[in-house]
Amino acid sequence: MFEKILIANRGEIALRIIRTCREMGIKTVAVYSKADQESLHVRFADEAVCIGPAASSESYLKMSNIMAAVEITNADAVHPGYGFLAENAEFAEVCTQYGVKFIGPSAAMIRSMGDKITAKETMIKAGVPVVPGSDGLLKSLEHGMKVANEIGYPVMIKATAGGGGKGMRIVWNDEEFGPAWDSAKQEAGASFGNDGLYAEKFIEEPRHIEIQIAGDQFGSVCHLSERECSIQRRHQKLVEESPSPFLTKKLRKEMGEAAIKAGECIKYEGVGTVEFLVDKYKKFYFMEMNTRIQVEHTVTEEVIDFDLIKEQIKIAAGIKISGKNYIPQMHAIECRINAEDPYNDFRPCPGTISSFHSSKGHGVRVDTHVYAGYTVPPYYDSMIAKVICRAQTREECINKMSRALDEFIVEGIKTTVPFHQKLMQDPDFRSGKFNTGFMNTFDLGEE
Ligand code: MV4
Repeated sequence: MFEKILIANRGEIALRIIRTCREMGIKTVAVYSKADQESLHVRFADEAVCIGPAASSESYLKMSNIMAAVEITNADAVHPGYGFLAENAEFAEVCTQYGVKFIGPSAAMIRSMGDKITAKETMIKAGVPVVPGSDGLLKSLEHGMKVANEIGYPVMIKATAGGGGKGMRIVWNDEEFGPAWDSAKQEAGASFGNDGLYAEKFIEEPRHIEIQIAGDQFGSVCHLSERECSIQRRHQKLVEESPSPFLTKKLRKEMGEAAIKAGECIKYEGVGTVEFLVDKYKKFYFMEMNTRIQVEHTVTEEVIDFDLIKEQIKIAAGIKISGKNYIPQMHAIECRINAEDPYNDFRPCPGTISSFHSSKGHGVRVDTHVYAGYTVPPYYDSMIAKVICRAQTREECINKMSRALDEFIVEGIKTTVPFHQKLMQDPDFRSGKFNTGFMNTFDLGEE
């Protein structure tokens, strides 16, 4: 087992990782930017190293500074958390070169899933259903239009280096194809330094449902059930839950088996997530694979009573997984609390928290790095807390969340709490009738 893990991250996930390390008897090293000197991850870690100024490009994203911190503290493993360098193949490579274990899959694995065309081809080989579309890269506008007519409109143009909706366009007919092609190519090139595009049939009103998997160094892969992530805004998830109110027993089994096939085929090492689009006819299609721990891993932890960070560390240390698949035993919902004004287009609202009271009580978990007096810096992600509730049924869970949100008090900055409170009372949300388009029509009303 590792003796000392350096956590190359900040915020709630850094704290979350420190907690598990302490429980496992592993020493921890925090790294922090000048803007994070007062952060709890710095206080709770055994050691802390400043790695640069506030800008993440000069601190949390700066590999040379992080590796210097690894050297001076003599850490034997690095946990990347989510975001920052978590899916940076070069960082995984650099860790290996330094003889320190990157807690996650190999650089080659990260790279192959980071390129969406390669990922899709890999899934086809594994026998996982994918959205019908172009056979690899589109070579030209003319080629793209020919393929679009073969697939049949509407089609979606996507960037092979994509993610987060960048370089993605819906096209309804031949007239729209040219302009969409040009702007997608331009955006992809500017965002990723790779302007490769491909095309797929556009799936209307899909749900985003993902399967958590875990694979060990001996080729064994299991799934840890699904998460429903359809409540999103501009490709940012707002609420996640497990189980999905949309899945039948049969579909859960099929999607779980598909996710395992995906993991087995690539000999996946670590915890990961296979994302699917599920259409209104309950047909599912591979979308992307995330090769990291995700923000919403907590809902899975709650429904199957399992520590996913501990599992990550054990897998990285070469310990075998049980190999057993898990089916949710309860219902869990997570609300992401962001320092944003939901009445003002979710505009970021950094600043000092003057008073803070966390929700408590049976079945309530709050993962956060903030406290009264803490200043939310403007440089990073605006998430300040995750409120996770768990109960026997979905209805009880929503009622518990409603109660927990009423108790969650943050003063001094605006947060997304009022949005979540309204959502918990929404008839369509309560009845489970929603898809990824939900936020396009959701009306928060007056402040
Ligand atoms: C799609 C799609 C419909 N059809 N692909 C959005 C982000 C990127 N990872 C993939 N995305 C989508 N791909 C086809 N063929 C709709 C989306 C999509 C979406 C997916 C999941 C969650 C929210 C979304 C919001 C808008 C579009």
